[in-house]
Amino acid sequence: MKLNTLLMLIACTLFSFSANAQETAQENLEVKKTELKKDTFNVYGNCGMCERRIEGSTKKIEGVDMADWDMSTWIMVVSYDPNLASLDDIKQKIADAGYDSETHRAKDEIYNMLPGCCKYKRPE
Ligand SMILES: [Cu+2]
Repeated sequence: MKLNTLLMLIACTLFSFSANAQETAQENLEVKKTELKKDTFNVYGNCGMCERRIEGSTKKIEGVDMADWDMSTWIMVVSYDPNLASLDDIKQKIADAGYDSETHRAKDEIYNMLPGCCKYKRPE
């Protein structure tokens, strides 16, 4: 009887240990997720080549986790670590690649170098 009780106690202790470890892992995952900031904004463009350039321009920025641009809606979704990158950095890099957003306009000479099919209608 006494041995049974002891075994039970050990089993319980082990179980609560592993439950704790799991909780800690879960918490770490949540912290990691909340560290990333997600933003949505419009980027003007035309086609799949534009998509590669727009998304590609953000991939070089440290701290950018995900960038997805939709050519039919012009909606850009980015998630990034706000300690490493800012929305301003991201929009500036996209403008440097030749693409306008509401707040950051590409330089005319960069826009003019885009292939014909990529010369999207620029916002006023
Ligand atoms: Cu294009």
